[in-house]
This record gives sequence, C-alpha cells and structure tokens, in this order.
Amino acid sequence: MTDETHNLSRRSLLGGTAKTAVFAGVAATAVGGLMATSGTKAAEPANKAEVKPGELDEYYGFWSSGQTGELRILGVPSMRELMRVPVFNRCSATGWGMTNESLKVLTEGLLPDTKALLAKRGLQTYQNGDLHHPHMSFTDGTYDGRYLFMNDKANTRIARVRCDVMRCDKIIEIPNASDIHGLRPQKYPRTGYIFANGEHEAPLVNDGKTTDPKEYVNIFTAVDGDKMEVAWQVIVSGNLDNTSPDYHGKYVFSTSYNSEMGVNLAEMTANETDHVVVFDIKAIEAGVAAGDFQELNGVKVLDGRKGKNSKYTRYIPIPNSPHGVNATPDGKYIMINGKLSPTVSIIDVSKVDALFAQNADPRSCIVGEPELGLGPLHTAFDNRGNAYTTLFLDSQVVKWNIDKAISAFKGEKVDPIVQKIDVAYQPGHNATSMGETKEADGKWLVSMNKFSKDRYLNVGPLKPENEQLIDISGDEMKLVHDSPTFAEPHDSILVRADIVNPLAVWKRDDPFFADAVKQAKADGVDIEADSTVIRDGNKVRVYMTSVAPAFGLEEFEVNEGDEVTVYVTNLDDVEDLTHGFTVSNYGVAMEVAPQATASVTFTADRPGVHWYYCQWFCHALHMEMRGRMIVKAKSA
Ligand code: CUK
Ligand code: CUA
Repeated sequence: MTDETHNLSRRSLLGGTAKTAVFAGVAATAVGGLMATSGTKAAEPANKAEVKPGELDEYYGFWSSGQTGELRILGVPSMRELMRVPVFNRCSATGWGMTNESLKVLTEGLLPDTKALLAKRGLQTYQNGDLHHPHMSFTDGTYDGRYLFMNDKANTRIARVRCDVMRCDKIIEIPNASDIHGLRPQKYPRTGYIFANGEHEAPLVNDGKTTDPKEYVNIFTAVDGDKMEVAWQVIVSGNLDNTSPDYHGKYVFSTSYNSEMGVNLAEMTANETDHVVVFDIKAIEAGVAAGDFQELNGVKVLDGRKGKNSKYTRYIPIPNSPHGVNATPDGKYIMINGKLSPTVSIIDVSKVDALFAQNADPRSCIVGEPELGLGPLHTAFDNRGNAYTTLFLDSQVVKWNIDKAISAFKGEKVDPIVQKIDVAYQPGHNATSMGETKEADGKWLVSMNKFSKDRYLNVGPLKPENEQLIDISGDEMKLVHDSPTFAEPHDSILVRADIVNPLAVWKRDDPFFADAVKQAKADGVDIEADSTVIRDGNKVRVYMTSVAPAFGLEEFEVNEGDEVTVYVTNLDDVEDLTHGFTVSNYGVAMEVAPQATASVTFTADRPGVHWYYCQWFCHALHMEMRGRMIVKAKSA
C-alpha cells in the first residue's frame, strides 16, 4: 500500500461524519510528496522510555477525563496511571460526592437557581461533568505547582485542585455563560486570571422569555483563580471554542467555529471564514474601572461584540471552523488550528498592538498559514522551533518548522514540514513535555487519540481511547508506547516532576476538614483523641479515631430516624496508611487518608445491626477493622 492510499483509507474511516466534500479538494496536495513514517519501526529511541519497576517517572502528566468528570495523574514516560482525582464525578472509593467535605466543594459554588432546581429533584449537586482542559497555575510563564484548574463543559463550571494534597477545593458555576469549554490560566506575570470560553450561544438572560437565535450571545469569562470568583465577562459575537493567553499578560485569543451563530450544521459551517477573538486584558480592566459594564447576576459584563467598535476585542478572520489555540514557548506566536481548513494560522503577538491602537487590518498579524494536512486540531512545541500538530482526519501528527512556515508565507520556496507520523487513530489534543510553558524541553510528545479500533483486545462495542507516547528528542519522531485509557483523554499537560511536591500525609490544620474540627470543638470533643457519641435532639454526631487495625468505637447506638454524622479521624501518620469507613447496606462509604478527618451524614432509616468496616486495606487485621452500628427500631 502506498502512503497515498494508506492515508486515504485512514481518512475514509470517518467519511460518514466528516466534511468530506470540503476536504476532497485538498486531499491530494496535503499528502503529496510527503514521507509518512509508519511509526512502528522499533529503532533505539534517544530518550529512555522504559521506567523499570521501582523507578520514578520524570514527569507528572495531568490528564482530563472528558465525560468521566475526574482528573487523572499519570507518570510520563511510563504512561502508568498513578491516581484519579474526583472532581465533577462521584467516586465510590473515596466518597467524593458523599462526604460532607466534598459536598461543600460540590455545592457552595452553585448558583442559587441551580441549587433550587436540583433540590426539587432531591439532589444536592450535579451528578455528571465533562472535564476537557486541565491546566496548572503559572508564575512568570512556567508552572508553579500551586493549583490545577479545569472546566466542566456539561454544567458550566470551573474547578480548582490543590496540588499540595491533589484534592479539589473549589468548584464554581459560571453565571450568564453557557457550557464552559476552552480554559487556560494566565501565563504572565502569574495566574491570576483563569480564562474560560462559553461554547454554546444562548439568550443573555436565558429564562425562556425569548428563544430567538437572533438574541443569542456568547460569553467570555475571566475568573480570579486565587479567590475562585468571576472577575468580569465580555459579550462576544460568534461562539467560542478554545482559548489561550499570550506570555506577556496582554492578550487572550479564542477561536470561534460558529461565527455565523447558526443553530444547525449547515448554518454553522456556511461561511468560508470564521474568526479568532482577541481580548485586550488591560483595556477590559480599564473598562471595568470606568464602569463601562452592565451588572448581570452579580457579574460585570462588558460588550465586546463585533461591529460595535469595542475597545476590548478584535476579530481576526480565520479559515473555516478553527479549533485549538496554542502559544509558542518563546512567547512570539499564537497558533490557530484550522480543523476544517488544512492550515494552522500563525499570529505574531507583537503585531496585535496595532490592531487595537491603529485599527490595523485584523489579518495583518498573521505571519504564516502553512498547509499541514487534514483536520489540524491542536499544536504542541519543542524547544528547537518546531511545532507538532495533530491531524484528526489524516490520523497523523505533523512536525513542522515555525520559521520556515513564516518564510514560506513571505513567498520563499521552503517546505516547513519536517515529518509526519501515523498515530492510531484520529488524534485530538497532543502535549509535549513542559510544552505549554517557556521551559518546553522537547523530549516527549503524547498524542491523545479518540479511537483505538484494532490496537487492543476487543472489549466489546465500547472501546478504550488510545494515547501514544512519541519520542521527539531526536530529528525524527519515534513512537515508543501505546496506552489505552477510559473515556476520554481530551487534554493533558506534562509537568517536570520537581515542580510538583504533594504532601505524604495531611496536615491537621488543613482547611479541607476545618468544619469537622470546629464542630468537634463546639461539642467539647478532642477530635484527635476522643471517640464518643454526642446527641443533639435527633441529630447524632459520632466521633471516632482510626489507628490500624481498629476504629476508636467498636459500636455505637442510634435511634431509627436519627440524622447521623460520623467523623473519622485517621491518627496514623505513616505514609500510605489510608483507612476507610463503609456502613454496609446503607450506601455509605468514604476514604480517610493519614492524618485526615472525613465525615458523612445520613439518616439511620434502616433499623437493626449494621456493620461498619474499613474498606481500604491497611493491616493484616484489616478484615477485623469493623464495628456495629445499632439502630433501635422506633417501636422498640
Ligand atoms: S477540545 Cu477535545 S479534541 Cu474539548 Cu480541547 Cu480539541
Ligand atoms: Cu483500616 Cu483497612
């Protein structure tokens, strides 16, 4: 099979859903004369990909999980999954979504209307999330190890995970916007703002009084990442997809695949060009200070719509339906990935000032637009001036030289494309080691592929996705590892291990369980020593310690109908000595890591003898780590 037919057959994999007509014309030129390496040749890689048993990885990989709603931590280059951090999902193992500590995080940032609506359904919070974009906080253009921020496209939320304990400590629902998709933290001087795109258009006041598409708007949001509060919002024309700030603290760039504001596929893809919206951060801050906003649901909302000569935004025409936005590590360029166009548009950040100051032609900041292949979605970078773009429809990653692409745009006869490598199959995001920081090191590339098809043992109609590790340290990209993952690895970042320094055991004064400690104090209980039962009307608070292999209480007694809160404080301070607390046939379970307190509240609505037990293996006598909850029947 020639490269040409090989590529065409890969493309036809998605022929039914892709815009094949659009691509037919460019197919021949996109692959013409290019070397497509198979990527499966086992040449000796320059990087050491093997991490032997007992050895540690060089990078933390922080992964999204799409519709699973959690954050995942992998080791790179081993691609071993190290941890799952529940965020928007529920977790049976840890009790996330059940413990009082997690419910506080999951509920306190919901808007009042949402809370009321969920309460009518008998729920405290949403039961699902769609986590696409996990990104670490920055200081001076590189990761600082403080926080990870991430979006929930499904229910318009933004979450923060504390990197010292790898636990989500804040989730806020964003008012006025619909369905947060693209999300990036400010890179410079520090994070700062979290920039977030509302993806789907809707009426600004979306209360059902108007549903006319002519009234739809879209909202760009800046969240204060320290306070986890909305700082300001900007109304824009067209929808918003992905976003990235520059490395200078001046501008943010968001793609719009639906500048038409269409509501069906034909309308959304009608125009030959869509656009990138550029937001001027300083101008917006000045607008906020000058009072040039309307207040809506407690948020300052500025008008940055097209055709209003807004001080806050500019609209750069970009070929049809752009998707990913990526800033080069040297801070010079912003890459706009074409998706339906086979191109990546290179924005020279230094030329953006003129768009605002002199009202220059918005396209004057485009300094390159190389044609790379079919379906460019996202671009990552090394430290040698190369870019790596995923080609969704071609099932390839293309390595190309940025300077050469700029020269070619000026008319020089140079080919920016260095190499194409096949990936299996249909890549979305990719990530290079430290590639979204000024410290990009050009060692590893992960291609996050949406389909695995035939790469693994068949597990039924629902298949894993496939992530592939590619060594980019040499002149040629080399595929070194396949890794299956459950739904769905949208995006990831690869962070040098020395930047991330989590604790091994909790600190007793951690704010995460401060409410429990405060309640114990009010009850006159020394939570780190006492195991006791406090009755307060029909509310019962059960305090117990845990030291392997025993709980502080071997039994406690309550009455049917009591509202019971159990606080477990794990006094073990040995690394990895986690206990759990499960009440059988009560649907109650939680994890208590070393030196933590965790609590859960439930109604003692099933009389009888019910064993509680530790569900995290902790000791040779782990099975014996149990006790009885005696619930006296009402009639007894
Ligand atoms: S989007 Cu998933 S492939 Cu949500 Cu970052 Cu581009
Ligand atoms: Cu404690 Cu198992």
